[in-house]
Amino acid sequence: MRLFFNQTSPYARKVRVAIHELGLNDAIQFIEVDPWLELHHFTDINPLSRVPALVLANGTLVTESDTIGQALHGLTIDSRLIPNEEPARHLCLGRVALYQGLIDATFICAIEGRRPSEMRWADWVARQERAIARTLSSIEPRFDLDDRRFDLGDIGLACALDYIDFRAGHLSWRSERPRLAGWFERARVRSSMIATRPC
Ligand SMILES: N[C@@H](CCC(=O)N[C@@H](CS)C(=O)NCC(=O)O)C(=O)O
Repeated sequence: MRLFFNQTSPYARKVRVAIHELGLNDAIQFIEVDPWLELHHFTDINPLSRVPALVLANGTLVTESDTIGQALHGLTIDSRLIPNEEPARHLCLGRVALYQGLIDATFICAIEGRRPSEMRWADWVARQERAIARTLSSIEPRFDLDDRRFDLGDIGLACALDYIDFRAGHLSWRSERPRLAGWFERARVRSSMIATRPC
């Protein structure tokens, strides 16, 4: 199998962390690409020119980080990434989607920041920042932050929080969310998170 990724993509990082957590590093060839360049050697494989992109052993292309997560889950016999039973399965997938939204909102802010200043849309960025703040505040009291588990949802949350620190550090989210901050301090030092830090 081949995984096309880049170092700073939070979406690719979720997949890299999941691979590490499953102990599948040796089964996968990691190929670093810059998706923004739209180079033929990558677009011939993924016409969307987006990372992450996983090519399975039979040549099938799988795109979208959470779809790749489900494909990785399908390769294993255990339920570390996604519980097999309901309602745990739906609860996990619900968290996966919510945290993907956190990454999306932060990514939008980062992309806006790359535009020439006269083309930036400040209200759009402010809307994303409000969505990030509300979502983090909703996690603090409601969500089950269980240290014995590090499933696809937890991987998404850890990658989202690290991405917020990386690209939107001014949001200073920790002070009003001590539970979440404590959980993240433990999650961010897992070997899978350390091995995949943007460099
Ligand atoms: N929803 C996708 C998002 C993937 C994505 O936007 N990746 C970015 C890098 S962080 C990319 O490759 N962008 C290039 C482009 O959209 O042209 C996922 O979850 O995998």
